[in-house]
Amino acid sequence: MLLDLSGKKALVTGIANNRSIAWGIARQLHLAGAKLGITYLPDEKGRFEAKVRELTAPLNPGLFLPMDVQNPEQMQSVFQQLERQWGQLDILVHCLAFANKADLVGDFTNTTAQGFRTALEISSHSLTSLCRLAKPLFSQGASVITLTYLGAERAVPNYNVMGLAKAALEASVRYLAAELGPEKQVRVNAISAGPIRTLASSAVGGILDMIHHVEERAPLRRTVTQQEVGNTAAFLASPLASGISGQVLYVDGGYCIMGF
Ligand code: 0WD
Repeated sequence: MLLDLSGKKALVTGIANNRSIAWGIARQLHLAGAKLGITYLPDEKGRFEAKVRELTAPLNPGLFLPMDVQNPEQMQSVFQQLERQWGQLDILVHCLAFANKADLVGDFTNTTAQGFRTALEISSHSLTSLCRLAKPLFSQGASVITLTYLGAERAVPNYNVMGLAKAALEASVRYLAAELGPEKQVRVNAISAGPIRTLASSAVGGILDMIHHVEERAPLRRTVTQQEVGNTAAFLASPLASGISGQVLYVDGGYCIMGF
């Protein structure tokens, strides 16, 4: 098999349901032979846990743990268990984001300092925190993958504060790649996905209009699927991408190249 991840240990964050991009990534990593660790966002009633546990059971995750990236103890505990059970980490998938709904509609000038902090803390700084905790565990040639969107560099209607968070995330990818590359050849990259209907994207005002717009204008005349993003993540996680680091890779049907 050209793309072989057998024996690789991958931590996948951000699976909320069967529409999640992280779910598409987890499935493709599993198909390529990777051993999975799954984290889920815990809620008081345990609904997320039950849903994600049932969904991911067929992939036989070796680790299944709660992790809210706003909870430093929980993050630390994930990596302690990971160290005990696996001893090392080959693939880290950061596939989560959050902004208050009020900050994802209407005028950008209404963005509050609190809304700004929340969006950047959860959606950008969490990647740095995960990399700091994973740093001692990264194997030679390990791969870190995060998810971004074109709203980082263009003013996309309603994306607002999340555009700022993604811009910071893309800059973080470059700084993390520069820090983590020299010692162990760890690579850090982002996938900029076209719009896909998910729980998170439904919070962005006018997501269906965005999808239709892409379907009309992208060179491929369609948006992309979770599986296509998953395939690209599997490639980036593999030695086939051993020369690629610090990049933003567009998986958007070519939309971002169009002038209008
Ligand atoms: O069109 C899209 N769907 C695109 C999404 C286009 C381009 C990029 N992306 C990005 C998103 O910004 C995000 O970074 O892909 C990533 C995954 O998003 P998704 O698959 O669209 O959304 P979803 O299935 O909702 O997964 C995101 C999950 C959360 O779900 P909800 O909807 O409950 O917020 O991120 C997790 C949670 O599971 N999450 C957290 N995890 C840990 N700690 C936290 C947190 N504090 N907050 C949210």
